[in-house]
Amino acid sequence: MLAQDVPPAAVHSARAPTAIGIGEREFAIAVYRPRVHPGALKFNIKNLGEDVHDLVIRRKGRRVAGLTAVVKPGSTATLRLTLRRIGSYQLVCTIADHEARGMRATLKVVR
Ligand SMILES: [Cu+2]
Repeated sequence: MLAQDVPPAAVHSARAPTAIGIGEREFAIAVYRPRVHPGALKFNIKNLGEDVHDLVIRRKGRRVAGLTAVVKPGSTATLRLTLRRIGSYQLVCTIADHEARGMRATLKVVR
């Protein structure tokens, strides 16, 4: 296919998402790229601990997105998400009392 046959929207969506490494363990969430620009993101999540964990993304206390299944110890999961709003997002584990015990982190979307 010639380049001019591709509509602009398709070209834009074909751009690779920004990868964000996430390490989860008892009881912390490490974000290896805590500041990103607005756009398509791909969270590469690894459970480095011994309990199951999950990942939910909130903005101002409201759920924005999250994994649909838990991540088992030693396993990985990916979450693709487009964030356009500038500001702080909270990354938390919603298993049992993990968030209260420290499994929370901040992701900032900046210009
Ligand atoms: Cu957890």
